[in-house]
Amino acid sequence: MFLRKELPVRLANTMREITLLPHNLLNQPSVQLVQSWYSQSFEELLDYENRSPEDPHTLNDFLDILLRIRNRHNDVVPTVAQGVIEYKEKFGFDPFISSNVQYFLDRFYTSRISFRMLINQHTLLFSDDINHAHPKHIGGIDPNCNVVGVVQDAYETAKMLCEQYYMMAPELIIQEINVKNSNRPIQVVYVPSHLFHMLFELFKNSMRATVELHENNTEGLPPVKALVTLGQEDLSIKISDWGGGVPLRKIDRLFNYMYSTAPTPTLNGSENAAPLAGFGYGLPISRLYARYFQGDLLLYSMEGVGTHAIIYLKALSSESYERLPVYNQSVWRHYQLGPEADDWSNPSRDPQDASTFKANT
Ligand code: P4A
Repeated sequence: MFLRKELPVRLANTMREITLLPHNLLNQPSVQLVQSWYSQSFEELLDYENRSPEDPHTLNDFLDILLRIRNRHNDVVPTVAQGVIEYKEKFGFDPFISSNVQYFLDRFYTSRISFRMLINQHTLLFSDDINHAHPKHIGGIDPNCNVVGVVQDAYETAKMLCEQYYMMAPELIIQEINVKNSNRPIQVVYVPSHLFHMLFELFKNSMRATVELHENNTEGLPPVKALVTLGQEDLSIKISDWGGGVPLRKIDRLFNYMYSTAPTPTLNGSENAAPLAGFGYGLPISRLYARYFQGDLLLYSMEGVGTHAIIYLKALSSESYERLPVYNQSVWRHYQLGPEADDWSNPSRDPQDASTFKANT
């Protein structure tokens, strides 16, 4: 009863917002394809508005429809990325478009994360077979998610990939500090697959940076460190490496959809793009996963030396509510305004440009 109303509302909000995208982007075939998936799914869900909940078939049919919708939307991320590539090939990189794309995709992917979260909960809770591997999970939620366990899993998976491509991988050193209860392992009510997604991404990045900087060192590779801490409010996970870091000026690019979408991605101009750490949407989407339950993901890099990546989660499940985009007037204004009007001095620009300052209202 909740989903048959909530799911079409979330789809409709997204569909309205897609139409606010710049036309040159909206008209790319891949974007049109994604739009058609949303229309199709919206129509299929609307059928349930008037179906009788008493009819014994209704719930089963609904389950089937949800599975079909989930499959239809499996490839949204690479297809949208393809749309951005199509746009860039025709029109090049444009800061106004990039700012709109950044704003849009953060909201679009947050909505998609939430949509899939709801579908997963329904299909896991209403299908007959219980999860034998994790009998204590509630749908996709682990009420006692062991954070260090997920850190180890994500590290091992990234390590396998890393060894496949580089024939070596840095070791992992884990430290755990539970400020609330010093002799208990750190646990949290969380979706383990979300946590895995974020940590896997960070480990791939750290391993790639570490191996590429140190692969010819005779002393071997410096280890990657994970520090897991639990305070009153925050559960924090820091992944640190000695991979040489990224200058501050380039950190934003790691989170920029348009910048990091390229058929042959490069960060420093070198052409040997590593297959590890798919230079794609890994970091921006990982940050959305963190923010979705009121956390965050931040990078602190010290150029020439290494990077600290920190995932912040809410320690208390009562504070881990969904962070969702809303659709209103200020959203529309966002798409009209584009990048924030520059209200700081810029030495490369004529001082008269100050007169072109636009009030941001
Ligand atoms: N130094 N530090 C990082 C990277 C480099 C880094 C890097 C060259 C850049 C792009 C990339 C992967 C690694 C790191 C940890 C991070 C993020 C970046 O979490 O050591 O591909 C996306």
